[in-house]
Amino acid sequence: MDKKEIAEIFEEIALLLEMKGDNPFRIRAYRNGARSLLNTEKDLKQLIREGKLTELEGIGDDLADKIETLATKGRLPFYEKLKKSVPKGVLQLREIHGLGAKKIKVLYEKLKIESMDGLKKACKEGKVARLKGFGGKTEQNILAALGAQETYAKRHLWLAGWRCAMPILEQLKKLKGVKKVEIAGSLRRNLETIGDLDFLVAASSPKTVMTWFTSQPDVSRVLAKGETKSSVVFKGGMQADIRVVSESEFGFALIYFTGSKEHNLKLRERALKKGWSLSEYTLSPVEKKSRLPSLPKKPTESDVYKAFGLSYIPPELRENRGEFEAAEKGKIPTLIDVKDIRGTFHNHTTESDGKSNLKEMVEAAEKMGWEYFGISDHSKSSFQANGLSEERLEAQIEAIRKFRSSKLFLFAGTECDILPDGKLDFPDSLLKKLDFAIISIHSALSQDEKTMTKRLIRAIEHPLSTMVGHVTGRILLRREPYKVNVAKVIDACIANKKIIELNGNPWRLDMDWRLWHEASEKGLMCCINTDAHSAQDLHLIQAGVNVARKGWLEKKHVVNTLKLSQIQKLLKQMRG
Ligand code: DGT
Ligand code: CA
Ligand code: CA
Ligand code: ZN
Repeated sequence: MDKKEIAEIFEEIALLLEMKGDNPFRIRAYRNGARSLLNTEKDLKQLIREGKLTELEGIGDDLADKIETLATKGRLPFYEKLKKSVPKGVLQLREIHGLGAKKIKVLYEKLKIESMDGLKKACKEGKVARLKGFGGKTEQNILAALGAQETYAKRHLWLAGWRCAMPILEQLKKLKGVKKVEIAGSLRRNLETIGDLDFLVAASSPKTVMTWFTSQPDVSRVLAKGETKSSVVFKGGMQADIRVVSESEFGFALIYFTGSKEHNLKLRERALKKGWSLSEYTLSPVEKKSRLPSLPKKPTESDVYKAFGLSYIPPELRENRGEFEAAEKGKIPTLIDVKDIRGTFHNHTTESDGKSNLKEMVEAAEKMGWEYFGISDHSKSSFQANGLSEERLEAQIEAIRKFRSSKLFLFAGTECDILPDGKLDFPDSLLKKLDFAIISIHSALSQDEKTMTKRLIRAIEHPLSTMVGHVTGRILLRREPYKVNVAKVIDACIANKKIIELNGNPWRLDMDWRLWHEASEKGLMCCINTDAHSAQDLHLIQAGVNVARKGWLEKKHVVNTLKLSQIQKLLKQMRG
């Protein structure tokens, strides 16, 4: 077993012990042990070989023994015995947001609930609300969380889709008779989460493609295998569709399978108005007498849009959110490109919860070809992330100022917690010494919307804050945003000339792309960050740029496309 699997078992043990009413210290020890395993970068096998497990924080002899047993034998009798005390489904309830051991225990003991379905039924019958310590509101929250869970289980992060699709795309290109291959669907549209992968191929021999596609080693189930279309499920749970067409159909098919459905419907309506019928493969006259536009033999997507009197619509914009009106007027924006980025600001190091140190981060940033780079470790209230005390931040500022890089300019910053009342986690005297301050919420996430919105706006109005980090706190497919009136936050940022970040971490992609178009037109400044916790993470800038494109953002809307001298000027101005 690896570190992650063992940590997961420790979490389960903690839950089981808690349900049994075991000693709280013992319970916490397992939780700490799990976290410690997840946090260490060291190789587990090596730690065991050298007898150094107990050097990890929070791991004593007893836990070290158990880790060793799990790592070498893959099982632990103590855990297996414990697990038998409750049905398997009960443990799964842990995935429901807001359900801790105490509540799971009550649900199991009083209502015999041992599965998600059982829980849903009990909630719908109002039984959960009547339990002591639950009430109607809790029941509503559980139902909402169950609904979210069902949706989450069906979708994947954009990055997971990308990683699964890329090697397939490369191999498809190499198959005999294959002329063209594209990824289509939501992945091509850079949606933040995707349901399944869609591949489109133009090939002379569809059969070769079908056979190869359905017999990939990673395929766990073939859902359909036809002459020109197939669907498979991969071992990791990802589903993928493929369609083979001829070269003359490819442009039409690519538009169709890229979607979105809403975009397709609009395009079809436009066709009908012109007396044409648009299908997955071609354009045909509705009546014999209607005249078709002239098109090349093998039309590209551009050719098709042009035939409709539209300029090319990039896949990211195909969501029926104004792209037709823009394309009609030739006003499709020149979307930002990853090459436009000259640096990023939200970056962690080993001083807080990052895995790479300052030197490693800077070297990685140099390799990205950037001109500047900001460091923003956590502040003291984020103790779970090893946030910096005032003294440690002072020392870090000095280290950053002393650090020499011939290629990069370094900005000293912080990711400063916004405290529950909207005050910042560091005194002004210290904030003044920094070049920038990202302000983020990491605690008291369950405040009501009014309180949360006021809290954020107070921090935005602070003269020494620069930009808001991950504005809604959402974790895609895992945690809903905290309650906040984002429209008011946007207005406050515009009024106070503050920036909102577009957090490129594939789990966050926060602020949501749906809000950027209008906000940027109103004058909101964007900064695309990676929220890097290691040197490799800097590559996630692409994920952030993808979403920025989806939000219609151009270079001019994004501050970290500015030249060094310009961004220095902007930051100085902002800090008065
Ligand atoms: P997903 O997979 O849920 O993330 O979303 P998509 O957009 O990839 O949807 P998917 O895989 O069901 O279908 C791929 C594309 O095929 C979709 O974006 C548009 C097109 N398409 C599929 N079904 C329909 C349909 O019923 N009507 C229209 N107009 N287009 C469709
Ligand atoms: Ca899809
Ligand atoms: Ca599909
Ligand atoms: Zn961060």
